[in-house]
Amino acid sequence: MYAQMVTPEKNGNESLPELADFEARIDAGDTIEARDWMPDGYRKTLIRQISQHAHSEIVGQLPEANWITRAPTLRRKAILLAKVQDEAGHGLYLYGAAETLGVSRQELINDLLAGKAKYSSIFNYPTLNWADIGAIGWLVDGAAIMNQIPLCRCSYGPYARAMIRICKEESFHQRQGFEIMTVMAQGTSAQRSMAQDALNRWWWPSLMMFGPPDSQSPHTAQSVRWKIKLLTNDQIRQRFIDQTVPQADYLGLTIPDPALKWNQETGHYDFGEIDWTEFYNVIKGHGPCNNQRLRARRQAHADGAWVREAAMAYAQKRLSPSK
Ligand code: FAQ
Repeated sequence: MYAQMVTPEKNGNESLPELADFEARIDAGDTIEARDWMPDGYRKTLIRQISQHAHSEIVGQLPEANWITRAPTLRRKAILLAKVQDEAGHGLYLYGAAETLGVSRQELINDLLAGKAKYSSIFNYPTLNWADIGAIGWLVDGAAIMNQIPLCRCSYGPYARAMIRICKEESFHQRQGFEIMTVMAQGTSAQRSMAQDALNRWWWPSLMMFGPPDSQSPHTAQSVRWKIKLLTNDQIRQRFIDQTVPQADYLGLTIPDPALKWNQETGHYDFGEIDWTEFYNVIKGHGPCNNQRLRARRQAHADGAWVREAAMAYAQKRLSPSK
């Protein structure tokens, strides 16, 4: 089997007798909890993935927040506000899940603000008009759910449990985006063109969200072995394409990929070459909005200093009420 071809990474405690027991628990589908013994490599991989995921939720607020003040109606504004607020909540559950592994939230946030930590490539693209808000909900939240539903069954309990609630909320997010796209696709010809233009710009970056092809993904094999990932990057990408193409057809929009074609034999859509040079440029910090996103996070962190100080002073006062 695919998983058995993997040689476990050696990161420190992997030669201890506990390893065999741990591997047996993973194979049996047990859930690993924070206080259970785990190999250092497993802990390290979880901290990496969960913290990158948390940062993505936090930075992911920025492209949509750009449109809260310009939403076309009060109803749209209320929905968008609720969605962006949900993303902040997702970030917080995920930082909480990462903290169970022995890192502090402060360390993780410092790494993000220092530009050392990764977050999803997709949030380095600009939101140029209202149709982009529809496209983000439909495609970006759609891609996020496709990736996250399997994670509800991942081997690490605190991450799996966080994912269950997050997926429920992401499902609402995907629906609101699809509804915006439906209204625009059935609207005036100018609105239809805006919807098509947004699909043209968000399609390929959405496919990149699933990560590099399996053949170039350094972490997938081990993560699948440990059930930190239940499916590979290519498997989830294919699922997303197969489910999204009929939705585009329903909207009467055209996916910007001339090579996209139903393959009767495989039962999947074939699709064109993804521009991996663009992907690697974006994750190295050279996407259209990387600098802007980090600047915004640093500013927000500095502006929030007084809130953190007040919360710490209040907590201190509660611990020693006589002073
Ligand atoms: N962007 O070996 P792999 C959302 C990095 S949440 C940036 O394949 P892995 C909600 C990867 O980290 C979206 N970097 O890595 C929302 C690694 O770098 P490292 C986030 C990427 O971890 C919606 C290197 O490339 N979701 O959207 C990307 O096994 C709307 C090699 O890659 C999650 O984080 C990328 N796209 O697989 C919010 C889900 N892809 O650490 C607001 C959980 C790869 O060696 C609005 N994460 N890299 O320096 C995962 O499932 C996995 O971490 C993958 C990557 C699949 C993302």
